[in-house]
Amino acid sequence: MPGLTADLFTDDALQQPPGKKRVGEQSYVLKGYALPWVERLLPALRQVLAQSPFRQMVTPGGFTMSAALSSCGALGWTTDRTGYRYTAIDPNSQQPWPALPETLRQLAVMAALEAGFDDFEPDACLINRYVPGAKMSLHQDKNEQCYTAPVVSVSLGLPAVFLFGGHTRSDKPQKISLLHGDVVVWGGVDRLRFHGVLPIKEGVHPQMGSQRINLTFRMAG
Ligand code: MD3
Ligand code: FE
Repeated sequence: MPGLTADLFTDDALQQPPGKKRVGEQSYVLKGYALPWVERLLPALRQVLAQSPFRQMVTPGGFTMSAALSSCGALGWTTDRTGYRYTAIDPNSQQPWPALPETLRQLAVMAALEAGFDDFEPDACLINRYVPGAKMSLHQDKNEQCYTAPVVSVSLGLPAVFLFGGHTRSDKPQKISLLHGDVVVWGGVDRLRFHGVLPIKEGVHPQMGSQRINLTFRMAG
């Protein structure tokens, strides 16, 4: 009975079994990899956000991003009318960004190892918050000093469809479904590929509520 089968494999059931899926030459989705870490990760995240709360930033083109951002670690990413950059100081608090919590750092380093990158020492963790309807348009991440280091991303809360494009904007992107607890490691030759996130669908996640939070760990300096 097709209806019954479909019902059994909706939502979180789709993220089983845990495993490593290659999505690019040097990129891997680690399904459910962060699930055992979530309980330690959320309190750390709460502390970070108390110090540097989410804010909606304006791009150099004058558009307000639909995702709200914060950062922790030695460097944080910001944008305003004058451009995109990493800074040591949170422009809102005028204080250094919150330190990178050890739990978050360990998760990122272990995930990178799992994907074959053994010298990953993140100095920046971007925190993106999406409410339903929020998205991220196709872009390249080009503000980091070192493009050989991977980016590690951790998805929490509502599901997302990640768009993984090519090296030019017009390359047709592949769609990758990312669920609560999924970790993706994007490395080497895939670092400069265009990518984005489709608008998040309405929904409520049992642990995270009506939002998606994505952490991206980088070697930015
Ligand atoms: C692939 N964030 O913060 S994370 C970003 O889900 C960003 O919030 C998205 O794109 C999000 O810049 C996607 C995954 C990601 C991050 C950086 C990449 C994938 C990447 C850099 C190169 C290739
Ligand atoms: Fe990006």
